[in-house]
Amino acid sequence: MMATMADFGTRETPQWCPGCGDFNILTAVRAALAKTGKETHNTVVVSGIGCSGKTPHYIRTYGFESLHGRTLPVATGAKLSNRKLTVLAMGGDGDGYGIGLNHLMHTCRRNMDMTYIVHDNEIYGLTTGQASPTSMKGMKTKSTPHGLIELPIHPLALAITCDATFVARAYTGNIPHLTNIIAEGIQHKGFSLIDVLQVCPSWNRINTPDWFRTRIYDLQKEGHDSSDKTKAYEKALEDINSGYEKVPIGIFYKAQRPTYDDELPQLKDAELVNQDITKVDMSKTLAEFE
Ligand SMILES: Cc1ncc(C[n+]2csc(CCOP(=O)(O)OP(=O)(O)O)c2C)c(N)n1
Ligand SMILES: [Mg+2]
Repeated sequence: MMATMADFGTRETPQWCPGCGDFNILTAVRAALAKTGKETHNTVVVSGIGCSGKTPHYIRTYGFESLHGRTLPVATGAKLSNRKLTVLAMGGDGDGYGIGLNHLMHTCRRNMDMTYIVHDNEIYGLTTGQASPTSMKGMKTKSTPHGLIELPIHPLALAITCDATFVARAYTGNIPHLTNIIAEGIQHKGFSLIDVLQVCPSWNRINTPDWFRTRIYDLQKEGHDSSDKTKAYEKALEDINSGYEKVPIGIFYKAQRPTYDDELPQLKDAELVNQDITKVDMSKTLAEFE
């Protein structure tokens, strides 16, 4: 019998602030796992540290709350150990675009077959409101009391230049759209980056539901061709700080190429977890250290 959305729930009560976008991401992930016919025991959800990092506690699959910024390396390890698993990586904008940014670039170019969902609330939530790499220029936060001087990064443009094969953005205020995008990311063979614009009612008083409501538009409704890499890159650079008034959501770019685990010779015959390591001759290697 196929697992339902309720099967992906746990008895834990989420410890997020009332109105936090994390609730909607959690709902959408559970719905997308059910929709794509995933099984609880063949799925693993890995997170970093942050409010978003608590998500694996609330999804009934295997889970791992790792270290700040190390979501993708841990998820990569899980996938390489058992490539039959469906692997979801989840974490904040600080986690993935700040301290862990280099991992994002390398995971894109490797085309690891997994789905990375970034809870992009444009702030450090858990540590109570410092500027993140996606905070808007001029934003006053605990760490930028006179207003943020730097421009934000363009994570989707970065992923496209690093040859990611599925690059998308969604918004926590539209759960059906968010669910569909996550489901498409899960079904995509290769690395999927899904940047989820998320409200943070406690620490981001700029990017509120009203702020998003007037600015968001759906690329797919505009007839965007997600196989056009140049167009996707142009769209990924559209943001308020670059003089645009609207914020695009939807699938920016989609392509097919072999995944890292497809090409890794060590995984050709069997998953690492199913290989008999007692037959591996380590004597020559160990002799080097004698
Ligand atoms: C190595 C390390 N540096 C700093 C911290 C402190 N820290 C915990 S969460 C966090 C930022 C969280 O922001 P984000 O990743 O955007 O997640 P959110 O809480 O907004 O979901 C920081 C700096 C840490 N736990 N580990
Ligand atoms: Mg954040």
